[in-house]
Amino acid sequence: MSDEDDHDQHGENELVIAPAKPALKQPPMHRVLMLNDDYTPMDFVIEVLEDLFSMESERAKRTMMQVHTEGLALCGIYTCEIAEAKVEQANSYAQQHGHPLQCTMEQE
Ligand code: TYC
Repeated sequence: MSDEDDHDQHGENELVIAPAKPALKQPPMHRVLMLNDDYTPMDFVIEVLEDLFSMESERAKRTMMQVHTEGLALCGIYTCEIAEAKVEQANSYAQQHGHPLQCTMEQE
C-alpha cells in the first residue's frame, strides 16, 4: 500500500487513536515458609504464627504441627518487601529468644 493510499484511508486530518496502554502488571508474590528444627518450643512457634502472621489460634497450632511433621509449611504470601520483612522479623525474634527457628521465602 502506498503512502497516498494510507492517507486516503485515514483522511488527512483524521485523529488516529493509539491503542490503550496495557494495564500495570501485578507485582510478583512471594511465599514465606517456616522450617522445622528439633529445638524451638512448639508454643514459641505458635506465638510467632499468631503474632507475626496473624493466624487464629487453631490455624497457628495446625500450621506448627504441619511444620513439625512435614518439615515446612506456608505462613503467608506477600509482595517481596513484605515477605522480606516477615522473614527478618521472625528470624531475629527467634534469635533474640535463643531459638533456631527459621523462616525463608521463595517467589511464587
Ligand atoms: N520440632 C520442634 C519441637 O519438637 C517444634 C517446631 C515446630 C520447631 C515448628 C520449629 O517451625 C517449627 N520442639
